[in-house]
Amino acid sequence: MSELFERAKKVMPGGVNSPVRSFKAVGTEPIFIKRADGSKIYDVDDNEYIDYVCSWGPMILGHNYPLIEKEVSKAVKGGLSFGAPTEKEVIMAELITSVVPNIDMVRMVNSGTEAVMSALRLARGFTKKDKIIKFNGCYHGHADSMLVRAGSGALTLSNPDSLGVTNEHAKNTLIADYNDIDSVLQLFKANKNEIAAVIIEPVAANMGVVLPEKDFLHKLRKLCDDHNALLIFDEVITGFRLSIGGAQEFFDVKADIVTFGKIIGGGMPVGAYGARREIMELIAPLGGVYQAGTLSGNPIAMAAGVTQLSTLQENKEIYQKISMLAEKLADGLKKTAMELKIPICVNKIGSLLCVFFTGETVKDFKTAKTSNTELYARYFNLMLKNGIYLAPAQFEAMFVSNAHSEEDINKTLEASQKVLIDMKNEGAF
Ligand code: KE4
Repeated sequence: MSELFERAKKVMPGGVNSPVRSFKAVGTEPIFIKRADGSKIYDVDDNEYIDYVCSWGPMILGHNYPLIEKEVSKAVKGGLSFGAPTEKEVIMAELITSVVPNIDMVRMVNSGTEAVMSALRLARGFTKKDKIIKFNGCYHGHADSMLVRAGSGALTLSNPDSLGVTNEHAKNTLIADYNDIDSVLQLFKANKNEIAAVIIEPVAANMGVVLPEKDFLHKLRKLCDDHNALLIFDEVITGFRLSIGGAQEFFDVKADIVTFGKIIGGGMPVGAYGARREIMELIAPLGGVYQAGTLSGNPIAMAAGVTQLSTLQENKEIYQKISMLAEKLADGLKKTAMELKIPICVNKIGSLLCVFFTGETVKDFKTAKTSNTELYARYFNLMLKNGIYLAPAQFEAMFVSNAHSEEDINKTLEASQKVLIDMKNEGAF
């Protein structure tokens, strides 16, 4: 595989098409995947792994789901792309708006980033205000205005968090702290009538998994109402994963705009954003907020997405099953750490979980950052050697799919116990 990585690095930055895949955060070379099936992935040397990345969330039914494969193969025979309306797009939009609360209309795009970028433009167009509040540790794709970190005068100033992002872009994005409602209130007070929207991952899954504390989301809803700002739920990860209605349904909190990605494409490049009619009617060609995309609503991607979402809609018991499997995994990991007296924090919600190598309770970015990323890297690499493929970075999530079995979970727990004992014997803790 090293030879393949050497070739890749000659013609792609870091040898990858997305940074996290490079395994740079875990200090080793990436594995190259040849194929996947159910809960397993296979590298080009035919090593088998139980997969807890699941393509970063899309593969909730497992890899190579027969019905999706069948529907995609059928769609391919009819042509790959027309750049014109198709019935499948109508079916997809009807499906999403029928199961996701507070969404009357939806627009397909091709990635989560594009969904967020469009939602932010829409929020600014609807409110005629410029500033956006996001949260430390939340990731919303790579649109310029989202690659921003708190500046010195954090209440009114932010700085770019990437080369190439201008101060002009950064200045309209303000940074609050997850689970700290007062940090949001202070920003509203310091930027009176300038905040168009607050964007949040209703469950943060890009600083590892961090759950919203009781009433945090409800308080955020009230703050947005009090200050005439829109609440954007970035449900690229939680959408159709926490429940069929996503985080709005799961937490019973109403968002004004919701962004989607991952699961709605069934593994194909699909994103979307949706809102109530009066907001969405501002989108071109109806209204003055422009947004477009050659491959948006692509018939092959719609075939995969519609099949995945309708399978979830018709088999809602899947949600309980994958949550129970994740529970068994989380409880087993905690039990082992307790028995070995190893400081580990395991956060879990639905079929999402994360192992932090810290003795702290991880409830925001600050506590997430207390995790020992070197220990995580050692754990990751040893688990990989034992046939378990975790996220190749501490500040990511583990995903359980409907293809995972009790046997997979037991194997994972056995491997984790063996690895943690080995690490402890080597004096890692
Ligand atoms: P994409 O543009 O990568 O489809 O979606 C961006 C995005 C937006 N919002 C949330 C909450 C997200 O988690 C993401 C993308 N997630 C990462 C994994 N943490 C994608 C993996 C990668 O970057 O390669």
